[in-house]
Amino acid sequence: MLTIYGIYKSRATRSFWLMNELGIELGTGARHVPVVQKYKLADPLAADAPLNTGSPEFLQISPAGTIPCMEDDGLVLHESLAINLYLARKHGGPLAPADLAEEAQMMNWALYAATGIEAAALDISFTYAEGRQDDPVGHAVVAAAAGKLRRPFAVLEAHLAEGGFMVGGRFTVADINTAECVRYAQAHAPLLAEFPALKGWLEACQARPAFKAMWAARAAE
Ligand SMILES: N[C@@H](CCC(=O)N[C@@H](CS)C(=O)NCC(=O)O)C(=O)O
Repeated sequence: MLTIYGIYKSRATRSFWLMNELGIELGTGARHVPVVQKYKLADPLAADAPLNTGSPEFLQISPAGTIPCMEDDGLVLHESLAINLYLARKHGGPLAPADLAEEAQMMNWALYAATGIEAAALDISFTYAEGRQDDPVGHAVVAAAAGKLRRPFAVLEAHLAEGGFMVGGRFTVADINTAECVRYAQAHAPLLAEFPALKGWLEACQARPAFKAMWAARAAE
């Protein structure tokens, strides 16, 4: 049976969103093993610590020590975007690639989001989450991150203005993977306002019932 290790307040959101889209229910269609980030715990190795990214039992499953992690019939994956590409392809249907060319495009956009967007977008997310966006240091961090994101966001803007979706003219796993990386920059509204097609697409992705269900579960966690 498919097992997902992780919690909602992590990059596991992207896998939980996809699973909602695919109708894979935790408990019946998949096993959910909560694993928390070790940095959230005072003593990750304490006898009474919850299973976490530093727990020896978890590191045996995933030496990378990060969440989400997936195990499916002995196959272990520890990269969230790869987990999503695998689950979509395994399940099939409109979210999955229809052919080799679409699969290549989905990998292309996943790598682009992971290497060209996620880190700078996370700088924005963390700065806003800590309420530091208006202090001089936080302001500089956000400005630098926004500077790094303008080029990839312009690429996405042109791409989405043309086709409406990331791949194949329909909502696919590529939209989930990209939207979840762009989301980290969403707190900085002035940046997104510069890219209306990107902003509209992100909001449309997040209006989907499967995203909303994931987001509600995350808030309740
Ligand atoms: N590139 C990895 C990054 C995974 C990652 O860094 N996850 C964070 C939570 S969002 C984590 O597990 N951190 C654990 C730790 O730092 O101990 C992916 O996309 O899955």
